[in-house]
Amino acid sequence: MDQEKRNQRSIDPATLVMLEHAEKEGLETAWDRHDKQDPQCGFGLLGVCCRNCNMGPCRIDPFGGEPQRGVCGAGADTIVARNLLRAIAAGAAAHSDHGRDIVEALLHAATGEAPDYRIKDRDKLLVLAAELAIEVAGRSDEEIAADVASAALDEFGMSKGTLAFLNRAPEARRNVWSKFGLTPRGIDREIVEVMHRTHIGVDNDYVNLILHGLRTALSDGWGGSMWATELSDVLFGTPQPVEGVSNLGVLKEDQVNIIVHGHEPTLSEMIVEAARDPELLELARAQGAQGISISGMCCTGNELLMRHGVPVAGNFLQQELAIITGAVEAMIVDVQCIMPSLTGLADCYHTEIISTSPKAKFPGAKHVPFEEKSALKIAKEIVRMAVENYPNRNPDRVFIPREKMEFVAGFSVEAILSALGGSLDPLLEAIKEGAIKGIVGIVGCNNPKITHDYGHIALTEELIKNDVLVVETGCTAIASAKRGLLLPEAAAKAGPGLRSVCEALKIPPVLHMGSCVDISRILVVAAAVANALGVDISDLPLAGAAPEWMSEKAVSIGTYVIGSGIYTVLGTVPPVLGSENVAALLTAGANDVIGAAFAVEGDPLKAASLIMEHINGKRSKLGLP
Ligand code: SF4
Ligand code: MSK
Repeated sequence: MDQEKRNQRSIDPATLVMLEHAEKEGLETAWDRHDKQDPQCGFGLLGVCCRNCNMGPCRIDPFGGEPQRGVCGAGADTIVARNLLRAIAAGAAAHSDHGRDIVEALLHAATGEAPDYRIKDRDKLLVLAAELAIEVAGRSDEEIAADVASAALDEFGMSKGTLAFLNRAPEARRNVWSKFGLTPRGIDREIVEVMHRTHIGVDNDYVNLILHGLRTALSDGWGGSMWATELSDVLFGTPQPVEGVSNLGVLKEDQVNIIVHGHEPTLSEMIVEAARDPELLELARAQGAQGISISGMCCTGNELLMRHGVPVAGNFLQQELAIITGAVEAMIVDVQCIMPSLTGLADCYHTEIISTSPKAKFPGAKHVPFEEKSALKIAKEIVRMAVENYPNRNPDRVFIPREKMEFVAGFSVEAILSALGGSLDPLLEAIKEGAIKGIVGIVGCNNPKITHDYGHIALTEELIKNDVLVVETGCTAIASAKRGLLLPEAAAKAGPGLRSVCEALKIPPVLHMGSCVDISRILVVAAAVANALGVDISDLPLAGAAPEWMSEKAVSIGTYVIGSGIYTVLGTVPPVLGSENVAALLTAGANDVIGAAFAVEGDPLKAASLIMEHINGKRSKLGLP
């Protein structure tokens, strides 16, 4: 492949170096497989393929010819809406099941069944207890934590009432939810109801379907994801600004390299602790290594970098490239965003792929089941496997790109408040005066349909240039880390207003707020700003964007973000264009119901213009300059 074509695959220098190396080694990556899928199925792209029953699969002719109905009589509107709902349900389930695992980890820590975990943030535990009206006087942290965890568990299958964190939203927003029947009931219940409604012959009204999709997604954002974030903070500590290093150059030529990849912090926290074990460090030296180096990938990486400044080796599309460095002794995976291709690539090297979750096994991987009750023991066992694998590394095949970049991360809501001096007032003032024009959350994945990291970086840079404070999570935040945008010095790239605020507060113009479930932190900030100004979230100069999204989780995220009243621009097209009605509802009609809608724009600079237009419109409605 010539360099010009390769340059269309990524803007990240380390990735480009590794893609060339992969090619020389004759190894296939997601980009190659994406090329081989060309042309992708047109029915699938438009969302007009249905296989919800065995009279099908059915498809609708998108050009108005025959067939226009599935065997059961379902038309394009029903089929597209049902498919979208199933994607929302899968995404909400992934976040919320992750959330449930964290809740259970806290419960087991509190009851002594997971003795390696301790409550790290007592203050946050007490804040949550107060929010849930749980008695704290005269009780131990463990007793309080057990009650908080039980209350959280009840929210998954609750039989009456609504989710506790909905009360964080402004009253005006809760009224919108209530008026249109969008107030989520139990988290599991909404997901189950999607599966019921999308079964053949149940809900065939696309508007009714989409409304339930919004309710389901809201149960993720204000339920499952928010619980995951809050209780991870209680258990592992609420992030505070922390320095670290990013990109594949963090891998060490002379150390045992372990990459933790996936989403959950429960095991990876223990891996970090195990890697400090003197006995294992001694074993590493005995094997000829200078030490044990842990780095992260995707959102497990984000969880660790937010709390410990653990280096992050890359984002979603770099996971295969990490193995192709030939320098990774073990890649430890849990759940979500882990490519099935990894084990095949690892077979070409000495790398061990070690799966740990009973929910996610990978043919060809070693499976070491992770159990909280013996968390540290299992973590040490896994680290030992990696260390003992070091002598199998072939130094002649090691190829680590030099590129790496420093970052500052750790901007939880609490950290932002503390940077602001303990109150939101300086931020509100900056927004009112126009030094900060608005706040935009940029989140989501990589997708070979878009030049890797280009969507994230071009949009981020354009917005900060326009005095927009950018908050990020997930693979977007890793892209910005690699680009140097998470450093206070990056304020030099911002417009004069944002630059002055960043310099005064000594913060970067792009704040890393965590992993995908931590988008709930962005909701909390949005709600707090709206409450402080006495308006609805939809009145604020805010926007969301997912320039390179690919996962079903991102579909749920986008849906709960618009459901929360925040205009959202997607960079890759969701499979809804097969129904003009569904597309119109999502991009326009939703404004009349929830005060926000989606836009789709693949060019990040045009997306930035759309966002600026939106922000300026909201500012003038609020009477701001
Ligand atoms: Fe076809 Fe209807 Fe069955 Fe879908 S539910 S596969 S449209 S018959
Ligand atoms: S890891 S969901 S690729 S952001 Fe959260 Fe990245 Fe998307 Fe996975």
